[in-house]
Amino acid sequence: KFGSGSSRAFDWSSYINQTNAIAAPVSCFKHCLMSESWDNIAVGMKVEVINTDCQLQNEAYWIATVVQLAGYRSLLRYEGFGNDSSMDFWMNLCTKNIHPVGWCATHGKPLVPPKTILHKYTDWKDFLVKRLTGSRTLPQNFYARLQDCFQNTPVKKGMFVEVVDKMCVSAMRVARVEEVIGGRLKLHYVDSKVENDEFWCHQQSSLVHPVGWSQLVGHKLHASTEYRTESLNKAALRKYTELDSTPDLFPKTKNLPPGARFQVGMKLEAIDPLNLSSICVATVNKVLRNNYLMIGIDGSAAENGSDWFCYHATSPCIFPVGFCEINHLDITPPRCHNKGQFKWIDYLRQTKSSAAPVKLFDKDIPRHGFKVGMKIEAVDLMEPRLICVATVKRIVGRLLRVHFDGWESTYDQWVDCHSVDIYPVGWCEMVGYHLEGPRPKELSRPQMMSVPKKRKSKS
Ligand code: MLZ
Repeated sequence: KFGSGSSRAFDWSSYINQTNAIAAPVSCFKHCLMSESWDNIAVGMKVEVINTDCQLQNEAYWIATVVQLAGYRSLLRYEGFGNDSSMDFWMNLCTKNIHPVGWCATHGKPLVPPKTILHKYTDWKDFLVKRLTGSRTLPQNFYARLQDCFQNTPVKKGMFVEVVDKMCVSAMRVARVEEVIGGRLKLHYVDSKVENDEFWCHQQSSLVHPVGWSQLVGHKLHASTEYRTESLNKAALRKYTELDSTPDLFPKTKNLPPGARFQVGMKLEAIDPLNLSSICVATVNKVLRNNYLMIGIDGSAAENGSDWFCYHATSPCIFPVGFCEINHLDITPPRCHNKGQFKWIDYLRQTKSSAAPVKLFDKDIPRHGFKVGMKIEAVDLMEPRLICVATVKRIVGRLLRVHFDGWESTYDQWVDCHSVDIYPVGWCEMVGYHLEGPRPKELSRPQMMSVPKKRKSKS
């Protein structure tokens, strides 16, 4: 399926044309194919593509120039059209139907000028030589290289992993990888009694870990006694079987700033894992091994701790007390407090607690390159099977507020700029995954009837 560019329900071409939107460049997405070398891909670059403007029996090709980029997609203009944009067309640069200049010559394919402009020149060869001199094209092995990277994912189909229990986010469960698409894992909970009990996450997601991880760090794990014993042994002795996912397959966690450590009871601000549109008043409820923390949202509905959530101490999704205020964001206070009237000073006094020291938090703000208004493809983390058309609505330091086009802002999600759950425009098309288009207007609830959304569990 990779690079087939098969027709999908949603078409970015007309959407970009109509909305005049800018897409975030591929280089913003460090976890994505070609991100590092994308700087070599630029407007003005020439490629060889099928000539759809000719009446020959056999397939003919022609040179085209990249006139605009939108993520992995490019707006192309056949050579010879000059400033005439009437026949421009969008194509994904990472599909198998697009070739570097020289490909036709090597493969014995005819280069034929489009019918519309055939009359413009008599010596086409001379024209092409002039136009192509000094121009850039795709790297020779572009598509093959992409395909290789696509297939060689560290985590493979059939492997076992430990992943957050979507029904009870404070615990982990064992799951088997059913499918890997573009680095995203389709996981099936092994102990599941329900059919199609699946969960999706990227292999570099902080929700997924190697066999034995939960017990090594002291995280709650819902698994059979047998698995518990075996996995702990495996992890402790580093003796795994072929189907066990191992620590080296996952990203390393960052180092902590030297000195102080988070302690139980410390207050902070955190993205609510069950409602990613809000940043809440939170508490460190437990400190696990290897600098993992169980964070609870203050005044949340679950009293048994079933909604505590594991964040690494270096997670970009937890913030020091005062973060929202400094950045003019609305903090979500505990239930008994009125929105807008919450004061940390009073709250800390009332709860006789202290704020986690600012120096414990990672303050690094990468030069990520995202800008407000940029279009992306983003995972709906409340229903992670879905990848949807989205827009970067706001940027606060390294945080992005992702808005799903056509959906109410209660569906917005705060994500880190290095999140592995956001992708460039054209990513789904490239990897062969379904992209959810913007919610059609006629399906949107009329404003008057809209119900405010509550904290909902992952489904
Ligand atoms: N059933 C869900 C689908 C939401 C999907 C939104 N994706 C941005 C709902 O209507 O809440």
